[in-house]
Amino acid sequence: MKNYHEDFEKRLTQLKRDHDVLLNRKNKKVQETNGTVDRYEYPVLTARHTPLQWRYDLDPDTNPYLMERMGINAVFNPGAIKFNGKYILIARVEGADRKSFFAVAESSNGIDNFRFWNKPVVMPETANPDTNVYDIRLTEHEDGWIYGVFCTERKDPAAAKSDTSSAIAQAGIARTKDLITWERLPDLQTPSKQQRNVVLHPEFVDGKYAFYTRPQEGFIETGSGGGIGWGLCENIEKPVIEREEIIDERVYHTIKEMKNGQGPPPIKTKDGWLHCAHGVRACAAGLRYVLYVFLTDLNKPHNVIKQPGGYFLAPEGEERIGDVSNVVFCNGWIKDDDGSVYIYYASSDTRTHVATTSVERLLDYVHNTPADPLRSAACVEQRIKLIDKNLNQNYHDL
Ligand code: M1P
Repeated sequence: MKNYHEDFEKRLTQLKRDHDVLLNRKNKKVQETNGTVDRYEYPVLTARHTPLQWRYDLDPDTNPYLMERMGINAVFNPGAIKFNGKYILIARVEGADRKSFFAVAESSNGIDNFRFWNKPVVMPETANPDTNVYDIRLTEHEDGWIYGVFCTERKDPAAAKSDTSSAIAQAGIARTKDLITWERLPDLQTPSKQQRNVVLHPEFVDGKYAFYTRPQEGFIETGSGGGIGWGLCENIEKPVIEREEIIDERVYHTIKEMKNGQGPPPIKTKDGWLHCAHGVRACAAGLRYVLYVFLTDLNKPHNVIKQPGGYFLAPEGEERIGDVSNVVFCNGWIKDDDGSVYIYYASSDTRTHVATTSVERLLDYVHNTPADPLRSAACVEQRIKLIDKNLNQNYHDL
Protein backbone atom coordinates (compact mmCIF):
# COMPACT_ATOMS: atom_id res chain seq x y z
CA MET A 1 0.00 0.00 0.00
CA LYS A 2 1.20 3.49 -0.82
CA ASN A 3 2.58 5.44 2.10
CA TYR A 4 1.01 8.85 1.60
CA HIS A 5 2.67 10.34 4.64
CA GLU A 6 6.14 9.42 3.39
CA ASP A 7 5.42 10.98 -0.02
CA PHE A 8 3.96 14.02 1.71
CA GLU A 9 7.10 14.52 3.81
CA LYS A 10 9.36 14.11 0.77
CA ARG A 11 7.39 16.58 -1.29
CA LEU A 12 7.20 19.07 1.56
CA THR A 13 10.96 18.91 2.11
CA GLN A 14 11.49 19.57 -1.59
CA LEU A 15 8.98 22.45 -1.63
CA LYS A 16 10.63 24.08 1.38
CA ARG A 17 14.08 23.66 -0.16
CA ASP A 18 13.02 25.21 -3.49
CA HIS A 19 11.27 28.09 -1.70
CA ASP A 20 14.33 28.75 0.41
CA VAL A 21 16.61 28.79 -2.65
CA LEU A 22 14.25 31.28 -4.35
CA LEU A 23 14.05 33.60 -1.36
CA ASN A 24 17.82 33.58 -0.80
CA ARG A 25 18.79 34.03 -4.45
CA LYS A 26 21.06 37.02 -5.05
CA ASN A 27 19.96 39.37 -7.78
CA LYS A 28 22.41 40.42 -10.49
CA LYS A 29 22.61 43.61 -12.52
CA VAL A 30 22.06 43.00 -16.20
CA GLN A 31 25.07 44.12 -18.27
CA GLU A 32 23.38 45.87 -21.19
CA THR A 33 21.60 49.10 -20.27
CA ASN A 34 20.82 52.38 -21.97
CA GLY A 35 22.27 54.46 -19.14
CA THR A 36 18.97 55.52 -17.57
CA VAL A 37 18.53 52.60 -15.16
CA ASP A 38 20.16 49.33 -14.19
CA ARG A 39 17.89 46.37 -14.69
CA TYR A 40 18.25 43.09 -12.80
CA GLU A 41 18.27 39.48 -13.87
CA TYR A 42 15.52 38.17 -11.59
CA PRO A 43 12.11 39.49 -10.61
CA VAL A 44 12.02 40.54 -6.95
CA LEU A 45 8.57 39.08 -6.29
CA THR A 46 6.58 36.36 -8.03
CA ALA A 47 3.69 34.09 -7.08
CA ARG A 48 6.28 31.51 -5.96
CA HIS A 49 7.67 33.99 -3.39
CA THR A 50 4.45 33.82 -1.37
CA PRO A 51 4.77 31.69 1.78
CA LEU A 52 3.93 28.00 1.40
CA GLN A 53 1.46 28.23 4.29
CA TRP A 54 -0.59 30.72 2.28
CA ARG A 55 -1.09 28.16 -0.47
CA TYR A 56 -0.89 24.64 0.95
CA ASP A 57 -2.75 22.88 3.72
CA LEU A 58 0.31 21.45 5.48
CA ASP A 59 -1.60 18.75 7.36
CA PRO A 60 -0.99 15.30 5.80
CA ASP A 61 -4.34 14.06 7.14
CA THR A 62 -6.41 16.69 5.36
CA ASN A 63 -4.09 17.14 2.35
CA PRO A 64 -2.44 13.74 1.69
CA TYR A 65 -1.37 14.74 -1.85
CA LEU A 66 0.07 18.03 -0.64
CA MET A 67 -1.93 19.96 -3.19
CA GLU A 68 -1.92 23.70 -3.44
CA ARG A 69 -5.35 24.36 -1.92
CA MET A 70 -5.40 28.10 -2.52
CA GLY A 71 -3.14 29.00 -5.43
CA ILE A 72 -1.60 32.40 -6.05
CA ASN A 73 -1.68 33.56 -9.65
CA ALA A 74 0.48 36.68 -9.68
CA VAL A 75 2.32 39.23 -7.53
CA PHE A 76 2.57 42.63 -9.17
CA ASN A 77 1.94 46.41 -9.09
CA PRO A 78 3.32 47.06 -5.57
CA GLY A 79 3.31 50.33 -3.68
CA ALA A 80 6.70 51.02 -2.08
CA ILE A 81 8.09 52.80 0.96
CA LYS A 82 11.25 52.81 3.10
CA PHE A 83 10.09 51.97 6.62
CA ASN A 84 12.25 51.27 9.70
CA GLY A 85 15.28 51.02 7.40
CA LYS A 86 13.70 48.30 5.23
CA TYR A 87 12.58 48.43 1.60
CA ILE A 88 8.90 47.63 1.81
CA LEU A 89 6.61 46.61 -1.00
CA ILE A 90 2.85 46.29 -0.60
CA ALA A 91 2.10 44.06 -3.52
CA ARG A 92 -1.06 43.25 -5.38
CA VAL A 93 -1.30 39.52 -4.73
CA GLU A 94 -3.83 37.87 -7.00
CA GLY A 95 -5.28 34.54 -5.93
CA ALA A 96 -6.16 31.79 -8.39
CA ASP A 97 -9.75 32.99 -7.87
CA ARG A 98 -8.85 36.33 -9.52
CA LYS A 99 -9.40 38.41 -6.41
CA SER A 100 -6.47 40.60 -5.38
CA PHE A 101 -5.38 41.53 -1.89
CA PHE A 102 -2.47 43.45 -0.42
CA ALA A 103 0.54 41.88 1.26
CA VAL A 104 3.71 43.40 2.68
CA ALA A 105 7.14 42.09 1.65
CA GLU A 106 10.44 43.47 2.93
CA SER A 107 14.09 43.38 1.97
CA SER A 108 17.18 44.94 3.55
CA ASN A 109 18.82 45.99 0.27
CA GLY A 110 15.85 46.62 -2.05
CA ILE A 111 17.04 44.34 -4.83
CA ASP A 112 16.70 40.80 -3.52
CA ASN A 113 15.63 38.53 -0.64
CA PHE A 114 12.17 40.07 -0.35
CA ARG A 115 10.13 38.14 2.21
CA PHE A 116 6.42 38.42 2.86
CA TRP A 117 5.25 39.23 6.32
CA ASN A 118 3.34 36.37 7.98
CA LYS A 119 -0.14 37.35 6.88
CA PRO A 120 -1.70 39.49 4.15
CA VAL A 121 -2.94 42.99 4.97
CA VAL A 122 -6.39 43.07 6.53
CA MET A 123 -7.89 46.04 4.72
CA PRO A 124 -11.16 47.20 6.28
CA GLU A 125 -14.13 47.56 3.95
CA THR A 126 -16.57 50.45 3.65
CA ALA A 127 -20.34 49.96 3.97
CA ASN A 128 -20.27 49.13 0.25
CA PRO A 129 -17.81 46.18 0.18
CA ASP A 130 -15.10 46.10 -2.48
CA THR A 131 -15.18 43.15 -4.89
CA ASN A 132 -11.53 43.68 -5.74
CA VAL A 133 -8.79 45.98 -4.49
CA TYR A 134 -5.47 46.62 -6.21
CA ASP A 135 -2.56 48.91 -7.19
CA ILE A 136 -1.94 50.69 -3.88
CA ARG A 137 0.10 53.91 -3.89
CA LEU A 138 1.80 54.67 -0.56
CA THR A 139 2.24 58.31 0.41
CA GLU A 140 4.08 59.48 3.51
CA HIS A 141 2.09 62.65 3.96
CA GLU A 142 3.31 65.71 5.83
CA ASP A 143 0.25 65.33 8.10
CA GLY A 144 2.11 62.38 9.74
CA TRP A 145 0.07 59.47 8.31
CA ILE A 146 1.06 56.91 5.70
CA TYR A 147 -1.79 56.76 3.20
CA GLY A 148 -2.63 53.91 0.87
CA VAL A 149 -4.73 54.98 -2.09
CA PHE A 150 -5.87 52.04 -4.20
CA CYS A 151 -8.37 51.00 -6.79
CA THR A 152 -11.60 49.56 -5.44
CA GLU A 153 -13.74 47.77 -7.94
CA ARG A 154 -17.39 46.75 -7.65
CA LYS A 155 -19.95 45.38 -10.09
CA ASP A 156 -21.79 48.16 -11.91
CA PRO A 157 -25.22 48.28 -10.21
CA ALA A 158 -26.70 49.71 -13.44
CA ALA A 159 -25.50 46.78 -15.57
CA ALA A 160 -28.07 44.35 -17.01
CA LYS A 161 -28.38 41.05 -15.11
CA SER A 162 -26.76 39.20 -18.00
CA ASP A 163 -23.78 41.57 -17.95
CA THR A 164 -21.35 40.05 -15.47
CA SER A 165 -18.29 42.10 -16.36
CA SER A 166 -19.26 45.78 -16.20
CA ALA A 167 -17.65 47.35 -13.18
CA ILE A 168 -17.16 50.66 -11.44
CA ALA A 169 -13.64 51.59 -10.36
CA GLN A 170 -13.08 54.18 -7.66
CA ALA A 171 -10.26 55.28 -5.35
CA GLY A 172 -10.24 53.66 -1.92
CA ILE A 173 -8.30 55.43 0.84
CA ALA A 174 -6.81 53.99 4.03
CA ARG A 175 -4.16 55.21 6.45
CA THR A 176 -1.76 53.66 8.90
CA LYS A 177 1.22 54.40 11.12
CA ASP A 178 2.67 50.88 11.24
CA LEU A 179 1.64 49.21 7.93
CA ILE A 180 -0.24 46.64 10.04
CA THR A 181 -3.40 48.36 11.25
CA TRP A 182 -5.25 50.33 8.61
CA GLU A 183 -8.04 52.85 9.09
CA ARG A 184 -10.31 52.89 6.07
CA LEU A 185 -11.65 56.29 5.05
CA PRO A 186 -14.55 56.88 2.66
CA ASP A 187 -13.80 56.41 -1.04
CA LEU A 188 -12.75 59.54 -2.89
CA GLN A 189 -15.59 61.38 -4.63
CA THR A 190 -14.77 63.17 -7.86
CA PRO A 191 -16.80 64.60 -10.75
CA SER A 192 -15.88 61.50 -12.83
CA LYS A 193 -17.87 58.30 -13.27
CA GLN A 194 -14.82 56.08 -12.72
CA GLN A 195 -11.31 56.53 -11.33
CA ARG A 196 -8.12 54.49 -11.41
CA ASN A 197 -4.48 55.38 -10.74
CA VAL A 198 -5.33 57.94 -8.05
CA VAL A 199 -2.32 59.10 -6.03
CA LEU A 200 -2.05 61.39 -2.99
CA HIS A 201 0.59 64.13 -3.27
CA PRO A 202 2.92 64.06 -0.20
CA GLU A 203 2.48 67.75 0.72
CA PHE A 204 -0.46 70.08 1.25
CA VAL A 205 -1.08 72.41 -1.68
CA ASP A 206 -2.85 75.67 -0.77
CA GLY A 207 -3.49 74.05 2.61
CA LYS A 208 -5.40 71.15 1.01
CA TYR A 209 -4.83 67.49 0.23
CA ALA A 210 -3.88 67.16 -3.43
CA PHE A 211 -4.60 64.15 -5.61
CA TYR A 212 -3.45 62.99 -9.03
CA THR A 213 -6.45 61.31 -10.63
CA ARG A 214 -7.32 59.46 -13.84
CA PRO A 215 -10.91 60.14 -14.78
CA GLN A 216 -12.56 57.67 -17.11
CA GLU A 217 -16.00 57.11 -18.53
CA GLY A 218 -15.90 53.32 -18.82
CA PHE A 219 -14.16 50.60 -16.83
CA ILE A 220 -11.56 49.84 -19.53
CA GLU A 221 -11.82 52.77 -21.95
CA THR A 222 -11.24 56.28 -20.67
CA GLY A 223 -13.83 57.51 -23.19
CA SER A 224 -13.68 61.13 -24.27
CA GLY A 225 -11.69 62.09 -21.16
CA GLY A 226 -8.66 60.46 -19.64
CA GLY A 227 -5.25 61.91 -18.96
CA ILE A 228 -3.64 62.47 -15.60
CA GLY A 229 -5.92 64.73 -13.59
CA TRP A 230 -5.44 66.87 -10.51
CA GLY A 231 -7.77 68.01 -7.77
CA LEU A 232 -7.73 69.42 -4.23
CA CYS A 233 -9.67 68.15 -1.25
CA GLU A 234 -10.36 69.98 2.01
CA ASN A 235 -10.98 67.08 4.35
CA ILE A 236 -9.33 63.67 3.94
CA GLU A 237 -11.90 62.11 6.27
CA LYS A 238 -14.70 63.17 3.90
CA PRO A 239 -12.69 63.20 0.69
CA VAL A 240 -14.35 65.12 -2.12
CA ILE A 241 -12.73 66.72 -5.17
CA GLU A 242 -15.08 69.24 -6.68
CA ARG A 243 -12.89 70.42 -9.57
CA GLU A 244 -10.70 68.08 -11.55
CA GLU A 245 -8.35 69.42 -14.25
CA ILE A 246 -6.22 67.45 -16.69
CA ILE A 247 -2.53 68.16 -16.24
CA ASP A 248 -1.05 65.56 -18.61
CA GLU A 249 -3.33 64.66 -21.47
CA ARG A 250 -3.44 61.80 -23.95
CA VAL A 251 -1.88 62.67 -27.31
CA TYR A 252 -2.43 61.16 -30.74
CA HIS A 253 0.31 58.81 -32.00
CA THR A 254 2.41 58.88 -28.88
CA ILE A 255 3.14 56.33 -26.15
CA LYS A 256 0.10 57.66 -24.27
CA GLU A 257 -2.48 57.95 -26.99
CA MET A 258 -5.01 55.52 -25.43
CA LYS A 259 -4.52 56.22 -21.74
CA ASN A 260 -2.02 57.18 -19.10
CA GLY A 261 -1.88 57.25 -15.33
CA GLN A 262 0.28 58.60 -12.53
CA GLY A 263 2.58 55.93 -11.05
CA PRO A 264 3.91 56.38 -7.50
CA PRO A 265 3.78 59.68 -5.58
CA PRO A 266 6.31 62.06 -7.12
CA ILE A 267 9.83 62.55 -5.68
CA LYS A 268 10.76 66.07 -4.52
CA THR A 269 14.02 67.31 -6.08
CA LYS A 270 15.82 70.67 -6.29
CA ASP A 271 14.44 71.18 -9.81
CA GLY A 272 10.86 70.10 -9.27
CA TRP A 273 8.72 67.03 -8.62
CA LEU A 274 9.84 63.94 -10.52
CA HIS A 275 6.99 61.78 -11.77
CA CYS A 276 6.83 58.28 -13.17
CA ALA A 277 3.68 57.36 -15.11
CA HIS A 278 2.45 54.73 -17.52
CA GLY A 279 1.39 55.41 -21.07
CA VAL A 280 -0.74 53.10 -23.19
CA ARG A 281 -0.94 52.80 -26.94
CA ALA A 282 -3.03 50.52 -29.12
CA CYS A 283 -1.56 48.11 -31.66
CA ALA A 284 -2.60 44.94 -33.47
CA ALA A 285 -1.44 42.88 -30.47
CA GLY A 286 -3.67 44.87 -28.10
CA LEU A 287 -2.56 47.50 -25.63
CA ARG A 288 1.11 48.25 -24.95
CA TYR A 289 1.98 49.78 -21.54
CA VAL A 290 5.30 51.61 -21.07
CA LEU A 291 6.66 53.96 -18.39
CA TYR A 292 7.54 57.60 -18.89
CA VAL A 293 9.03 60.24 -16.61
CA PHE A 294 8.32 63.97 -16.32
CA LEU A 295 8.97 66.94 -14.06
CA THR A 296 6.50 69.39 -12.50
CA ASP A 297 6.95 72.73 -10.77
CA LEU A 298 8.04 72.64 -7.10
CA ASN A 299 5.40 75.13 -6.00
CA LYS A 300 2.74 74.09 -8.48
CA PRO A 301 3.04 70.30 -8.71
CA HIS A 302 0.24 70.28 -11.30
CA ASN A 303 2.33 72.30 -13.82
CA VAL A 304 4.39 70.07 -16.12
CA ILE A 305 7.71 71.78 -16.88
CA LYS A 306 9.68 69.01 -18.64
CA GLN A 307 8.43 65.99 -20.50
CA PRO A 308 10.92 63.89 -22.47
CA GLY A 309 9.54 62.27 -25.60
CA GLY A 310 8.97 58.54 -25.81
CA TYR A 311 9.21 55.91 -23.14
CA PHE A 312 11.63 55.64 -20.25
CA LEU A 313 11.18 51.90 -19.71
CA ALA A 314 9.39 49.31 -21.86
CA PRO A 315 8.89 45.55 -21.46
CA GLU A 316 11.90 43.46 -22.51
CA GLY A 317 12.46 39.71 -22.90
CA GLU A 318 10.30 37.62 -20.57
CA GLU A 319 8.70 40.83 -19.25
CA ARG A 320 6.71 40.95 -22.48
CA ILE A 321 4.75 37.81 -21.63
CA GLY A 322 2.22 37.18 -18.91
CA ASP A 323 -1.46 37.35 -18.02
CA VAL A 324 -1.76 40.72 -19.76
CA SER A 325 1.21 40.73 -22.12
CA ASN A 326 3.24 43.72 -23.30
CA VAL A 327 2.77 45.66 -20.07
CA VAL A 328 5.08 47.40 -17.64
CA PHE A 329 3.38 49.21 -14.79
CA CYS A 330 4.83 51.08 -11.81
CA ASN A 331 3.11 52.38 -8.70
CA GLY A 332 6.02 52.23 -6.28
CA TRP A 333 9.50 53.68 -6.07
CA ILE A 334 11.84 54.50 -3.19
CA LYS A 335 14.36 57.34 -2.97
CA ASP A 336 17.19 56.79 -0.52
CA ASP A 337 18.96 59.60 1.37
CA ASP A 338 22.00 59.25 -0.93
CA GLY A 339 19.80 59.97 -3.97
CA SER A 340 19.53 56.36 -5.18
CA VAL A 341 16.14 55.46 -6.62
CA TYR A 342 14.62 51.97 -6.66
CA ILE A 343 11.89 51.66 -9.26
CA TYR A 344 9.58 48.72 -8.63
CA TYR A 345 7.75 47.83 -11.79
CA ALA A 346 5.62 44.88 -12.76
CA SER A 347 5.66 43.11 -16.07
CA SER A 348 2.60 41.81 -17.89
CA ASP A 349 0.44 41.80 -14.74
CA THR A 350 2.39 38.78 -13.50
CA ARG A 351 5.61 39.56 -11.59
CA THR A 352 7.55 42.41 -9.97
CA HIS A 353 11.02 43.69 -10.88
CA VAL A 354 13.40 46.36 -9.67
CA ALA A 355 15.41 48.87 -11.70
CA THR A 356 17.86 51.20 -9.97
CA THR A 357 18.90 54.72 -10.87
CA SER A 358 19.42 58.03 -9.05
CA VAL A 359 17.75 61.42 -8.75
CA GLU A 360 20.76 62.89 -10.56
CA ARG A 361 20.36 60.51 -13.49
CA LEU A 362 16.60 61.05 -13.64
CA LEU A 363 17.04 64.83 -13.66
CA ASP A 364 19.63 64.56 -16.41
CA TYR A 365 17.13 62.42 -18.32
CA VAL A 366 14.22 64.86 -17.98
CA HIS A 367 16.31 67.95 -18.72
CA ASN A 368 18.23 66.58 -21.70
CA THR A 369 15.95 64.15 -23.49
CA PRO A 370 14.14 66.06 -26.23
CA ALA A 371 10.35 66.35 -26.13
CA ASP A 372 8.28 64.38 -28.62
CA PRO A 373 8.07 66.59 -31.76
CA LEU A 374 4.90 64.66 -32.77
CA ARG A 375 5.70 64.26 -36.52
CA SER A 376 8.05 61.91 -38.39
CA ALA A 377 9.78 64.74 -40.27
CA ALA A 378 10.35 66.68 -37.06
CA CYS A 379 11.73 63.49 -35.43
CA VAL A 380 14.23 63.09 -38.28
CA GLU A 381 15.26 66.74 -37.92
CA GLN A 382 15.74 66.20 -34.18
CA ARG A 383 17.87 63.07 -34.75
CA ILE A 384 20.00 64.71 -37.48
CA LYS A 385 20.76 67.52 -35.05
CA LEU A 386 22.15 64.92 -32.64
CA ILE A 387 24.11 63.13 -35.38
CA ASP A 388 25.61 66.42 -36.64
CA LYS A 389 26.61 67.41 -33.12
CA ASN A 390 28.40 64.08 -32.69
CA LEU A 391 30.08 64.27 -36.12
CA ASN A 392 31.21 67.88 -35.70
CA GLN A 393 32.60 67.41 -32.26
CA ASN A 394 34.28 64.17 -33.27
CA TYR A 395 34.11 62.89 -29.69
CA HIS A 396 34.84 59.28 -30.54
CA ASP A 397 35.43 57.18 -33.62
CA LEU A 398 32.53 54.78 -33.73
O1 M1P B 1 -3.48 45.45 -17.39
C1 M1P B 1 -2.65 46.57 -17.34
C2 M1P B 1 -3.10 47.53 -16.23
O2 M1P B 1 -4.43 47.94 -16.49
C3 M1P B 1 -5.02 48.85 -15.58
O3 M1P B 1 -4.38 50.10 -15.66
P1 M1P B 1 -5.09 51.31 -16.49
O4 M1P B 1 -6.32 51.64 -15.74
O5 M1P B 1 -4.15 52.43 -16.57
O6 M1P B 1 -5.40 50.73 -17.84
C4 M1P B 1 -4.95 48.34 -14.15
O7 M1P B 1 -5.87 47.27 -13.99
C5 M1P B 1 -3.56 47.83 -13.79
O8 M1P B 1 -3.64 47.12 -12.57
C6 M1P B 1 -3.03 46.87 -14.86
O9 M1P B 1 -1.68 46.55 -14.56
